[in-house]
Amino acid sequence: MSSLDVQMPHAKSGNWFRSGETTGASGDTRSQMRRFKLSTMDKVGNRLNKLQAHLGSESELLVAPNNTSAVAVEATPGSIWNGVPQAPPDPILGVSEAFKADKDGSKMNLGVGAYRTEEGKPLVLNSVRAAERQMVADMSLNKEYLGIGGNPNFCKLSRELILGADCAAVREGRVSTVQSLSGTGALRIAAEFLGTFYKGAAVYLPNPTWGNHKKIFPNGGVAVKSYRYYNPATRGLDFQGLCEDLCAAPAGSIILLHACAHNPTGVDPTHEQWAEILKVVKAKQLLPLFDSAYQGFASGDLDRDAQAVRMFVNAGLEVIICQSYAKNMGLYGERIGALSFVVADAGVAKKVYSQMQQVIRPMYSNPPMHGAAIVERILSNKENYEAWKLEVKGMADRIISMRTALHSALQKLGTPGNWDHILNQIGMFTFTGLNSAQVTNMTKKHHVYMTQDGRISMAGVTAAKAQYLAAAIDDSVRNC
Ligand code: KET
Repeated sequence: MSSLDVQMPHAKSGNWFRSGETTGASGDTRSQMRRFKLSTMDKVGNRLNKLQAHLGSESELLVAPNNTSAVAVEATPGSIWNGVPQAPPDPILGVSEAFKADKDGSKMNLGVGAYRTEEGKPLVLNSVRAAERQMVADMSLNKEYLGIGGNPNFCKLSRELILGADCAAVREGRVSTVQSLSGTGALRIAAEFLGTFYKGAAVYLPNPTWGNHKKIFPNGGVAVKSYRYYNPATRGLDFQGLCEDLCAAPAGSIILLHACAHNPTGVDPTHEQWAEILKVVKAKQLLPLFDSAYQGFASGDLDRDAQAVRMFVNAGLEVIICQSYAKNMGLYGERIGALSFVVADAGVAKKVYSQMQQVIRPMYSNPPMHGAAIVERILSNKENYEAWKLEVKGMADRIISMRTALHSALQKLGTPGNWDHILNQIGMFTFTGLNSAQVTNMTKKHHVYMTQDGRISMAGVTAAKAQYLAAAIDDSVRNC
């Protein structure tokens, strides 16, 4: 098929006109009915042509009133989207949907990594509330568009938070930072930038990793490979496998590293192992990309959790950093994060910044301001900052105490197997080791919602429910 005629609907009557029909409409209406030669249209035309091919040459397409979608007119009623297959639920966010639909009173949502209070409720940090109160009272604030790269002061504070204000790269103007739609948005901008300016290089992801990594990078034009990370036998790091795989990666490859609190395994390299990884990355001229979604959640200390990133930057490497404030400020729904490129030269940093803007502008134009303003007020106001640091520590400590509670409840039950990894793993998650059938039992029989890979969010466990959770694990291990 070389072309496809599409007509706009009759503007006044709202009737549909088949392709090729004449209407005798006024010039005004006629202009709205103008034909589109889709063979000359780029993407949209191609899609419609594919659709037309899919539907068969008998069907005709019309553009709907006040709507950009196209409707198929066929002998039998139906939708042009009949051929669209049902997508599976998201492996993480789909768990929350299933949880919401469950009416059982004892249900627990340990799927998504979202902090809960001891009462099992979402938490808005006091430091966030304080910042928001200050914002409401500040009559100098307006709702103008932010620049394409976001709130500049937020960007400055963000790179200082991860790298330290005394970092040479920061002082020398070698770090380009844009505000992003949380950590996911930072990864997406990075992916598209790399797909454009670093063509041909694949990104190596740890195995396993946060599932969305595998989709974000190809969407940005970057091929995905993997390196060994977790050893199920030891429930620890496969350090040798990791080093071998990084050594075998072609020079210039992108290596995605979880800055701390590896998701989903909760297994981080030790300080010494990080130093070894740095050596390999340097020797093999790999490009490190840090995903920092949990700064503060691993140890409770913001600086400590930034150590790996700082080690690489202070060694003079060029690195990419994706930051999220979803977890450490509890700003999940505000979608606030940052993307930084640490580069060798301040002039290059400026050019990189200009191209990050080129990625952002056609994607969402510029970012929302509210979350950035909250973060700005927390990071730049001493009182808010100190309050926040305590709250981060408080969240990390509660998670750690839930590890102890779950571990001792399993000990009491004498659940078969060794459960010490619950204590040893770091951050928001425990990679329980439960297999798929056991996970299904956890959910179907005990209403404990978790991801199919056996990950549970420790942040969703409460003292009141640790016993219940342990009993569910015990039953699943013994009977499935
Ligand atoms: N990186 C990692 C490693 C990560 O675990 C998440 C979120 C993100 C980035 C992105 O988060 P954002 O909200 O875009 O800042 N992980 C949790 C939530 C999710 O899957 O979206 C999770 O694993 O449960």
